[in-house]
Parts: sequence; C-alpha cells; structure tokens
Amino acid sequence: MDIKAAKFMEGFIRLTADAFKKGWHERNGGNLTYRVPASEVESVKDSLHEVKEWLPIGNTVPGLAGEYFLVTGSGKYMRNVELAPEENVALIKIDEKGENYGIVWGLVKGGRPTSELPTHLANHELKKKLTDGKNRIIYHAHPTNLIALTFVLPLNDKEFTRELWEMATEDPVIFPEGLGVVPWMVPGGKAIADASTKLMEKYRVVVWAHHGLFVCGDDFDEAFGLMDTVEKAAEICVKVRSMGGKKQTITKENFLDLAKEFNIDLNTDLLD
Ligand code: 2HA
Ligand code: ZN
Repeated sequence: MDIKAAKFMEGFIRLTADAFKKGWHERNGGNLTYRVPASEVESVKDSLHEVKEWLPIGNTVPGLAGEYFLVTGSGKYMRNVELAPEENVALIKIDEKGENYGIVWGLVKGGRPTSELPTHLANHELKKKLTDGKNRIIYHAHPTNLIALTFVLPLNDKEFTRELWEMATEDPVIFPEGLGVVPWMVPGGKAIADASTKLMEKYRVVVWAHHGLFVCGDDFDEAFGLMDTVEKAAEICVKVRSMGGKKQTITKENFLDLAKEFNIDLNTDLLD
C-alpha cells in the first residue's frame, strides 16, 4: 500500500489539520510523533527506501531500538502536512543502539525531523515501558490560553492542576493524575527532554512555561482530546479571571465525590 493511503497517515493528517484550525500551531510551532506498529510498517513497505544517512538523535533510547516513527519535520508548518505529507513529515527508523535515526520515507525536499526529537523519543521510550507498549503518540502544541496562564498561575504541579480541574467538572476524569509543570527552559535539547520525562513518569500532560503543552496518548484521538481538554480548561480560566475571578467553585469534597462515583484514581496529593 502507498503510505499516503494508510490509515495511520490519515489519523496523523487529521490531527495536524484540526490542531492548526484550533490555533495551536502558528508558523512552524508544535510537533507530533507516532510510534508505528511493525504490522503497519510492513503494510507500507513498498513506499519506503533504505536509510541513506544515520544521524544522532541527541539522546539515547535503547528501549526504542529498531522502532519506526512518523514525525513532523523541523521548521515545517502543521497546516502544510495535509497538503504535502511527503514534504513535511518523515518516517524514521531508530538504530540498534537507540543512538541514531535514519529517514526511510518523506521530507522529499530536504529537512530534519522535529527539533524536539530528543524529548519525543525519551518520552516514547518511557511511556512504551509504562503502558506495555500501548502508548504510541507524543504531541506538543502552543495553545494560546494555556500559555497565557503560565504568566499568571504559580508554576507548580499542585496549584496549576487544581486550578484547571476546577474549570470543568469532568476534567479530573480526563486527567486524574493531574499535570506537571516545567519552568522556562531552552526548547529542543536534552535538558527539557530530561525534565519532561521525569514528570511524564507520573503524568500524561506536561506544561512548558511560556511555551506550550506536551501530552501523550495511545492513539490520535486520545492525544488530541487531552490537548483540547486542557486548553479548554485554560480558556475557561482566562475568562473567569477576566470577569473578576471565581465567586464559587468545585470544592475538595465535590472532587472526592466525583472520584468515588466515577471510580477514578484521583491524585488526591494535589487536592489539599
Ligand atoms: O517550533 O514548537 O518547541 C517547533 C516547536 C519547538
Ligand atoms: Zn514548541
């Protein structure tokens, strides 16, 4: 099968197109990676070429040796993925040591995988292990309201989570672990990769202060849905604060009742 006709390509394109229309991807902002199952790689093998050059990942990910990833390109625009996936996206293979990658399809007019590749792959390695291989998506976007809140809310997991949980009753059901907050850091390097991975051990959502949001998911719907849910909570929060702040809210007892009724493992460490 032509890789452009594959179901996983359709899912990848739908996420990038919808997310651009949401306003989360100005210019070349944001990046998306999908760990492609071996059976799906096999189904598109006629579209693939040999690795021409092995290049350093910038991180070491032995847990991903031999894996394939569909990745957005560095400097490429999310809004163009739909128009020409072969120019804006690549399928890459990881070498047997987890130190280098090689392109086997895409980026036909040149380019490299996303500048956030070290962070994406470190988090794929972690989540693959933690979820018995179920997690396949890592996704980073620049959602406006969420970024705005990082200038106003205290930059710690507890206060940030509590504020967003309070913004919509079902949000604690969507991210019951809460979310982690990384302070301002230089994008694209190993330091932000390490800080994000540390938080991803407990969470599925990590805020990058004054930059954006970083999420994971088993599939495209889950990753997009998580980004959408957190950004919507942030939008409500911005509106509430613009209207003069909370006059009433969801209480700790309310959250505990919700957790019981919905049978969710709410991270009550973040509630006190
Ligand atoms: O421009 O969003 O974090 C791509 C990015 C880097
Ligand atoms: Zn970014």
